[in-house]
Amino acid sequence: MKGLLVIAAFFTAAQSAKFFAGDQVLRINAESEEQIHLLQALEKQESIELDFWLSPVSSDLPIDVRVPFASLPAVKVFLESNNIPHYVMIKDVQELLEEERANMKTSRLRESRTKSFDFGAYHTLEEIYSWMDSLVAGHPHLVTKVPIGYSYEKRPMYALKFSTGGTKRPAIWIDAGIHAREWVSSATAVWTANKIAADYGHDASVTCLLDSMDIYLLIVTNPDGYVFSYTNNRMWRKTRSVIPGSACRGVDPNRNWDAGFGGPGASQNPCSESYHGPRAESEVEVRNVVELIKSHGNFRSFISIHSYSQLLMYPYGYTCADAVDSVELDSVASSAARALSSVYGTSYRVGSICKIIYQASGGSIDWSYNYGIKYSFAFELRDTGRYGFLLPANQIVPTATETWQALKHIMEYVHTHSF
Ligand code: BPX
Ligand code: ZN
Repeated sequence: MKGLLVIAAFFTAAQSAKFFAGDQVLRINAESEEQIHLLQALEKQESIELDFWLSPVSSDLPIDVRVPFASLPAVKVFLESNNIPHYVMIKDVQELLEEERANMKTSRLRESRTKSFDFGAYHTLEEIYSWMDSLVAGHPHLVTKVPIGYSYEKRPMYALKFSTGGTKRPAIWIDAGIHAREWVSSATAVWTANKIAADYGHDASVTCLLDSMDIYLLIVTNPDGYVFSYTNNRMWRKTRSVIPGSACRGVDPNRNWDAGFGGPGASQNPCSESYHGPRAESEVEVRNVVELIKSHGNFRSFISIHSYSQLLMYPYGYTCADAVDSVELDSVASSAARALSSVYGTSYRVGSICKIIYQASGGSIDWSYNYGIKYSFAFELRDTGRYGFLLPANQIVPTATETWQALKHIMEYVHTHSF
């Protein structure tokens, strides 16, 4: 009996979490295109499992890579023998994950004691979904839950709709959490949903906007991935779909849209973190959003929220050619970034996806822009790499607070250009 229990405990532990003990995140500052090529070759080889948080693209940009403990000596020798400058950004990934867990547990206890929701904490999908119900219950004339379909693993997906009436009013779309491990994105969306509801009738800008437009907010765009990043692998990015003929699972949902699909900056390898999928819109999570946008027919703005790097971007990603509206989009984004900075001085870079990070095809805002939604933007929230995807929970509220100023700027601009 005791033996059985031990075996059972072992299996739950083995199933429940991937360990990152001793893994480090290195920041690499390549100094030449030659070094970039060496690092790209390192990224492609499959014998060492490396997790590039920021891929090698040009010597102007930092490269962040999580290196499993066992591979650290080899990788460090590689970097040193090629004279590639680098330093340790996170010295033990597992330590950070355990802190994150402990913080979630503490805030959960406080929440149940005070019967409140802690916006400065990360939450499970279940907690987010039940909080959404309480927001709707608290603002029945403003907020509704719009079911947009089911994920691959049959979890429901709900957009929050903020509306004061009318039918198919001009609308603004905001999605968060399309990449599972980018937790601060969904946490910011939760705070933002609460802010919109709280400000209506109190803040002139929100009130005026909602008197003639609607806002749709999808807090968790990749629910299967989000759950998996909580229960099994904190570093999961993709969806969880099964790929016929491959042992690897999941498609990068931000390479799966029908915009330059399959082009540069997406991988055809199902084991890659940027695998584009078997065909455009193969992922049901992407199809659900596309169908809602098409059937609604009156979206004027489409905003996707990611982390990290502190960027505010506009199309295109699949080409470095300028979008027709790039001058206007650049000026809107620049003002929005200035508004964001005015809160705590956080600095954002602004530009087209292709020009400020890398060429990436099949992205959501390229699709929305080509579909005719001019004001298409993507955020990369905090930080610039100190913690990367593992942004400490005490930065959620500051991140959301500053981001709100940028969102408000964009929404006000869209509002004045929609009638
Ligand atoms: C964001 C929007 C459209 C096209 C690309 C991006 C960059 C995003 C991505 O590769 O899909 C980067 C990220 O959010 O996944 C995070 N990251 O690499 O740090
Ligand atoms: Zn992302």
